[in-house]
Amino acid sequence: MLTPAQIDTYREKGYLVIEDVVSASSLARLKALTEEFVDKAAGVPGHTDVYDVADGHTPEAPLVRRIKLPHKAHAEFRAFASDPVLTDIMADLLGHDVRLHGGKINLKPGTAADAVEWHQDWAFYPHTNDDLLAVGVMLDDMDLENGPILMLPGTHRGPVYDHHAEGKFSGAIDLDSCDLDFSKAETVTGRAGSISVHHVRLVHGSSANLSGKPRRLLLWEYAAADAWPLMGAGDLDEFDERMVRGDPTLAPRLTDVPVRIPLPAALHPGSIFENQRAAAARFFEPADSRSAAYS
Ligand SMILES: O=C(O)CCC(=O)C(=O)O
Repeated sequence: MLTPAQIDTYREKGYLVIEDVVSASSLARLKALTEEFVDKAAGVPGHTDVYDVADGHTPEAPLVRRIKLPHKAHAEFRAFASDPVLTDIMADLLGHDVRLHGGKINLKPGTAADAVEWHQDWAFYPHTNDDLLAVGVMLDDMDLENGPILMLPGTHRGPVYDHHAEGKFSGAIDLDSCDLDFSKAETVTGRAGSISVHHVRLVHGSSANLSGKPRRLLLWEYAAADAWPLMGAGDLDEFDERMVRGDPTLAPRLTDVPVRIPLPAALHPGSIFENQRAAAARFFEPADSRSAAYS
């Protein structure tokens, strides 16, 4: 449960960091499961429905950049998404009824192309209202060296920025047309087991992790049950099975929110890392030779 001061901080800045939320035993299990998935990437030739792989990945020397949709990949991940240790906090910010929108584990295996360019999650999945947020569960300590998330406070109350390049969705804010002052970004750090919570419209990004230390971040995206995806809810049973708290509804709440539709679809589909390969310019400069294809 959050204090009134924490709720005020979230409303004011658009994000929050809460230390030591996940118990040592849950954390150990989440890390072990993650490692099992990484081990199973040996022999995988390239991107799949489960893995996004980094530049330089080979079946013999796997470089997993992301485990996609962990809640679909393993029942224990799905159970953790509904753990009250997280959903009670969600209830304080989103209301009684909460649905899991999606999830991923970003592993940043140590290539320059692991940077995540500035973006708003809202540009990827606009809804009928913006009561959505993402929770970042730190599976490792996140510090200044290993590619921590950077948040631009207050931007959750601003416009939705142009995330297109050459007429297609690119998943990265167009640096030329935006008026953002990135020097105001704040760095999120914390011990493993801590969480970050950021509003769906907040501008955020992160540089590559070239530190040699792991930086595995499990991200769950949660929505108020009455926030319906403008790009379609898909199969209703599957949609409702993602409820993590309270009850589903067939009555979307419509509010006055700025929206841009993420179409035409990205030139490079599959993950934000792939989408952003088409970005017109990069803020987080590639810094090693393997990044040549991305510069
Ligand atoms: O892993 C990170 O540092 C940022 C992740 C993120 O913003 C995303 O995957 O949408």
